[in-house]
Order: sequence, then C-alpha cells, then structure tokens
Amino acid sequence: MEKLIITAAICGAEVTKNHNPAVPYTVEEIAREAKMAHDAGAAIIHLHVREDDGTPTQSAARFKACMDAIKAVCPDVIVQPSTGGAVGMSNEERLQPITLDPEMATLDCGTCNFGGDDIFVNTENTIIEFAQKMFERGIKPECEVFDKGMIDMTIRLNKKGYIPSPLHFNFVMGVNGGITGTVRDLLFMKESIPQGSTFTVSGVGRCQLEMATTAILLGGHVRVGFEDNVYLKKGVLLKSNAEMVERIVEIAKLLGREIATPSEARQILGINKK
Ligand code: KMH
Ligand code: ZN
Repeated sequence: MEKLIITAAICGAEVTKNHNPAVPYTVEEIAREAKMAHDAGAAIIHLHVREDDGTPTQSAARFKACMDAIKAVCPDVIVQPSTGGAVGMSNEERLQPITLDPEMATLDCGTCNFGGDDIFVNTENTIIEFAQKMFERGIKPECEVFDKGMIDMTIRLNKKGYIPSPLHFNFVMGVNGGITGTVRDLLFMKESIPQGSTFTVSGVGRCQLEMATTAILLGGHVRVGFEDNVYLKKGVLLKSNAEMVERIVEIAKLLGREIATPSEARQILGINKK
C-alpha cells in the first residue's frame, strides 16, 4: 500500500481555548504546534489562523506571518491553508490565503448545516470560482466533502473542467449536518470516488479513531488535529496536536502502513508547484 499521509489540522476556526487550552491562536503558538505535529509524522499542516484573541481571520498578512513562522521551523512541510475560513465569512475574505501561492488549499464542495443556525455556504458558483482561482495559480485543491452529494458535485465540476484530475478528497465525517462517521458510510464514500483519486479522512469528534483506523486499512490517508477533535479519549483532553499524530503513527505501524514524508506526500498527490 501507498505510504500514509498524515495531515494535522492544528487550529480550526470554531474550536477555542475554552474547548482545550492548547488550541493555538498566536503566530508563535501556531508555529510550535505545527512543528510538533510535523516532528510526530504529519506531512501536511491544514491551516486556519486567528487573531491573538482567538478570533478567526482569513487575512493574507496573518496567513503569511503564520506560514513564514511554520516554514522557519519545518521548511519541508506542506502548508495547506483553508479557503473555508469560518462560517459566515464572504468569498472574498475566504480566498485571501491563495494570494500567497501555497502548494495546496482546501476547496469546499458543497453547502452544509453546521449545528444550531449555522450554515457553511458553498454554492455551485462559489465552488467554480474558488476552483478556477486555485487552478490559475497551480494550487492543488483538497476537495472537502461533508456528504456523498458533494462527491457527486466534485465529479460533475471535474468533468466540466473546473477541478483538475487526479482528484484528492477529504471526507469530513461526523459534522452535525454532514454524513455520519461510520464504517458503512466511509466505505460508501470511498466507493463513490473515481479510480485514480486519493482520499483522506477527517473523523470529527468521537468517531475520529475509528474513521482514521478504517482509512488506514482502506489505503486512504488521515487528518487529525484540534479542528476535528480536542480529546485523546473520552474525558481526556489532548495536550497537543502531536499527541494524536503520534497515536495515528502507532496504529499505522501496527497495521503495516509506513508514514509519508512531505516529499513523498507531494509525489502521491501530484504536487509539483515551484
Ligand atoms: N470552518 C469551517 C466552516 C475548510 O477548512 O476548508 C470550514 C472548514 C473547511 O474548516
Ligand atoms: Zn478547515
């Protein structure tokens, strides 16, 4: 089997220090968490950024400060900024980090309830606009799909030429409003993507370990991190993102999957951006 790419979603936009005091806000905290996660085995850092008080922002200047600080301590790691930002942000706001020409960025491929009155809005035109702008800059999209219908949307836009092949998906499972994080649903998602695609799995909340382990067995890749889950196990908060990355590395080794370095991850995903 292909080596395992581990992505660490170190910060997120919705999770706060009230959920877990180790959630990073400042540039220094973000760089420290990224380095520890990378040292533990993460090849990709999925990045949201915050103001020092924890307010989510998509400011290009703040992304640049954080990306520079991450690259200063782990030069080889792939930094994958979010273009999802936080619920309620405008498209213009959300797109700012792509002006920094990262190797990869997320491309959210559908609209989803996000708990309470929150709706994460991604109309078809939004997806097309984001995909085109990323394509123009040679940025590899990670297609975030929160439900099976979003896979179908991604395939439709791929056939129309808006999202290039090979497709790389992130199955975000267990969001309150998206597909549940069960083995049955993960098999359904995996069987729904085109041959030659790659996929990673983000199990949100308590389904994380089961989804990660199943992804490893199925030849997929894994995302963990505070964005998706702040607990090591029931009632025990994680001390860092790295602690969960270490756990995934242990499971992968037991199951016979080697861990991909960032350059191996670039090869697997077809990233060759200068
Ligand atoms: N914070 C969510 C509303 C992404 O990074 O592209 C969107 C999100 C997806 O986290
Ligand atoms: Zn995100």
